[in-house]
Amino acid sequence: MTDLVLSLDVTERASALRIARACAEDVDAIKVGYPLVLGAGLGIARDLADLGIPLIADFKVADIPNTNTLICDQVFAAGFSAVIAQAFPGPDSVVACVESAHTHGGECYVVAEMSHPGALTFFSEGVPEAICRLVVETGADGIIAPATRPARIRALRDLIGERKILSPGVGAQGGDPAEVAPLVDGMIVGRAIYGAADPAAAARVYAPYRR
Ligand code: O7M
Repeated sequence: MTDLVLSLDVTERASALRIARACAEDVDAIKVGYPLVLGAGLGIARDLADLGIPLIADFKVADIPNTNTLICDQVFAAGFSAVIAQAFPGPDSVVACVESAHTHGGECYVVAEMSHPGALTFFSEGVPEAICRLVVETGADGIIAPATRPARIRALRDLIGERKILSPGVGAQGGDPAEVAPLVDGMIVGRAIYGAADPAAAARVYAPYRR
């Protein structure tokens, strides 16, 4: 039904490689963000990419267009196959990420609504819907939408057509995989897998939901 994206939010290279190798058969992609890159260096991306698992760069890129281009070009040169951007800097900034991604044969996802309770302070009152319209206008490949609020995933799905939805919040944040998996293209799971005593076994818990 959906891809399983491991959010590899550990901070040490050895742990990251151990967990990634253990889970390689049981996940469809790995999301790497600031915790791991700041802890282990950007070279971790090449090490992980060499395992043959697609890598998603979760840097929530949010700057002026020129800086976004510089960031995304580095992301793809480092071995990532997708990048995640924020929408609030505006369409030209998102277009910069999309163009860099597509130039490198990669994808760009845009955060439409976040999964934690405080997200509703600003991701409310039509903002996620406006972001979905921006995603369509800019040619981005999909959105990030919250597994903690499946009704919101359904509402946003109607606005983005064939574009993909990657959804964090399953596991540690309380999202239910049985409910979320049929609604999305990728479930993002972090602590419930990398924090387990046996990460591979924890990843296999999600096997019934994978396509
Ligand atoms: O399963 P967890 O809660 O341990 O990890 C979830 C991961 O998804 C973690 O890396 C978060 O930073 C990220 N995330 C959210 O949890 N909520 C969001 O709304 C958005 C993200 C995310 O990945 O944004 C791109």
